[in-house]
Amino acid sequence: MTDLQTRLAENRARIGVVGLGYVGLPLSVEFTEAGYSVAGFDIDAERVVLLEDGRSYVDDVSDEQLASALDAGFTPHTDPAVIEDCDAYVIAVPTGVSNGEPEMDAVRKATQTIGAQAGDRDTLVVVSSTVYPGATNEVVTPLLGDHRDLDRTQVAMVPERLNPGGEYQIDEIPLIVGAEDDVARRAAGTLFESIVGEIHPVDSSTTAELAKTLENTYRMVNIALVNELTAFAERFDADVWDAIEAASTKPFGFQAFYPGPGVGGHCIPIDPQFLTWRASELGTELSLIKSAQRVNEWMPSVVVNRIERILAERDIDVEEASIVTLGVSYKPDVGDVRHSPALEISRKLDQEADVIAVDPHVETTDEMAVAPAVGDVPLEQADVVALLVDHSAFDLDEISNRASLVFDARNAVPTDNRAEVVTLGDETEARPAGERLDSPVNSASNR
Ligand code: SAJ
Repeated sequence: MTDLQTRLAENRARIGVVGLGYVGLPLSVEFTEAGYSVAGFDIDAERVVLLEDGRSYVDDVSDEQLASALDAGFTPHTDPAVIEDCDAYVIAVPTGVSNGEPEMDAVRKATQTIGAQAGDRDTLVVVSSTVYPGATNEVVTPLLGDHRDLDRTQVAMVPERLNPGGEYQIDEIPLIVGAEDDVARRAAGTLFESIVGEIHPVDSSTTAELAKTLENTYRMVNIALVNELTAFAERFDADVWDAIEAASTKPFGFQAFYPGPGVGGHCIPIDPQFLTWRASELGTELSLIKSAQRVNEWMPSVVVNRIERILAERDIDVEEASIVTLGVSYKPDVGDVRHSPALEISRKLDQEADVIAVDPHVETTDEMAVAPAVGDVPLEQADVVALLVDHSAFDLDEISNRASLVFDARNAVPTDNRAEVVTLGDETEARPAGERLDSPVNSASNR
């Protein structure tokens, strides 16, 4: 057993986490709780000040958890020397896509920082940022080779698997551990086994990267399926929500996804683009994924169109309308507004109507003010109240007793109270053909 493996197995290793965001901070806290000495490097001075102050900015880490990690020696810092000479490093910096191309700058910089700070002895470097399949072997390892002896460097890929706003805790979610050789796979496995109940080793970092992008692409494509069906069901005069519920009674072979205002967050709209980009790099095209992406990107305009049409059917001109939108974050019970379809809808409506947005989890956004509670806004005077995100904090009975007209994009609002409720997908009013919205996939293929 190498000295590195021993130090990891005996929780005597020193861990350097690069990037203290919604992935790196929970990992730092968990590694500290597992008994490792953990140092965290982040370029964002404001964040480090908050952390040193014991104030967490990540939903999955409470101030209490952070305080006990700090007491146990967790050291967040903006000086890269804080991660000098660690036994193991975890890269947890943000990635993304711009103009269809993966953004790898932060990963490159993190790798160079590790290359500069790591000592001469055996060292483990783990990529946990979500990257395109092949990135660890093609970008990270060669860059490390520019700084140090690769024979003394174990490189692995362990994709993050958090559950924002969900019931699963980090230690309940198995982790995939990919590496090109047993030594690296074992070292990374030992480190992550200290914080999760189960690890699943695979024979390469590329397999781990593909598994990660597949997990999120699977969700994105299936959400697009039910979103597109929603527009179709309207013509078919069938209720998508009832159909999904009925299909869910099958004990195998079907997993329910639900229509909605679109897909947001930093993962589901983004990660599939790592695959489509990679495919184009390799001279082919993943058209199914691209079509699904177009359908989901279309949904905010479907919802805006529905709301405008509901008002028009009641002779209310959207430009004179007062609209209350419920929910600004990208999904229930989180405060994250990245790529939020609900925010996009509120913003679009706000260009014409008088819009008040309400969200108990979002203080404010760059685009518009946000009221923290429905109690603060005049639902009774609103021409329509649109439920875009079904936060648990929303009292849907109160809402549907105070409002006169509700547009429900999440099929969550009771229909037996005062309000008339129109749910996405179950409108049955006959419409002239010209007004019918058509899936962008059809219009794209008819082009
Ligand atoms: N959504 C629907 N219908 C559904 C499910 C979701 O419209 O049936 C929408 C949500 O409202 C939201 C978006 O999709 O706008 C994404 O929400 P999500 O809950 O599907 O995903 P995230 O981004 O919060 O978290 C995902 C998770 N990935 C998987 O479950 C495979 C999480 O485990 C990952 O850690 C995270 O991506 C990530 O960081 O990759």
